[in-house]
Amino acid sequence: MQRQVRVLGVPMDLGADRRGVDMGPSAIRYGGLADQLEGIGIDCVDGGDIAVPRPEERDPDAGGLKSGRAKFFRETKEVCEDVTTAVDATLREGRFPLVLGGDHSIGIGTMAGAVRDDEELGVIWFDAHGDFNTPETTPSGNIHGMSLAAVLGLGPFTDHEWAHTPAVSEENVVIVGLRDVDNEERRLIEDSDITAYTMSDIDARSAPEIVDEGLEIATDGTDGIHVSLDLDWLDPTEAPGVGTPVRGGVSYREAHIAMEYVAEHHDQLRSMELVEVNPILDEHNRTAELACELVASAFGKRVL
Ligand code: Z70
Ligand code: MN
Ligand code: MN
Ligand code: MN
Repeated sequence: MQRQVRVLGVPMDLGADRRGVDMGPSAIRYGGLADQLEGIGIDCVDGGDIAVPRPEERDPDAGGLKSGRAKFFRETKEVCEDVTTAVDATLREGRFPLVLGGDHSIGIGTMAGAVRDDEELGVIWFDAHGDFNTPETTPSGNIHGMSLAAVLGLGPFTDHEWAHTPAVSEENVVIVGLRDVDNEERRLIEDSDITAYTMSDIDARSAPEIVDEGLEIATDGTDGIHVSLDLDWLDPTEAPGVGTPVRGGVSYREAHIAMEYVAEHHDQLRSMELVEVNPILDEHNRTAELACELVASAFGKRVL
């Protein structure tokens, strides 16, 4: 990983029902992101925010998909294409793209921008949710619950080049921390070749062991990895300010050690995103501050 980072904000909430995650980029910046990074010797520039249309001014069902439901499909496509362009340009400049959401639909754009020609990209997705629905299985129509499936080209997304990223293979995709999965989504995960670790796996084996194994899978035969950190991965007692809090997540210490393990793979780190921070539900911005701390751990902050 380069020691030069560009921060890209994506105040996106078209992919989720609850308003508030559009304020995530501001909350994370206010939470001390630049100070955390500069504190560990990283040169940090801020690329500002990518424009996102307001949902009140758009029709969620304006169309674009042949079957199923994906609300704000057109607008999500436009925003994700801009994210892709910005992430790609950041990498071309020799900087590391750190993307701040926004809801998790932006992962489609980040990953498309993170891939390079003739290269394979591994993915490690820290999340309470699978984000593995398709427009045909989704119970909500919310694209943030479909972004990982979209990148793999599942369901009606196959026909949409902007969503499907062939450089990401199921064999190198790992979800860590699952505890809220829909019935049909579960079947899609089971039928796929991704590796999915539930919270029960973490309870039975330990977070360090699971994360270590997950990173081996994501880096096995790939040219780089994308780290996607949905803050609802953590327990709501530590991270109350998220779009969809779910009890039973990882602890403060488990999250830090996971990010320290990510840092051990710094040579393979290609891109990272922090998503689903919702300052409206937060307590004095502690979730955003925690997100900043976790980034510092992922980028090599050490105690001794
Ligand atoms: C549900 C759906 C989801 C995040 C909620 C929820 C998905 N499976 N993802 N919060 N980050 O609507 O598809
Ligand atoms: Mn998610
Ligand atoms: Mn989630
Ligand atoms: Mn594919």
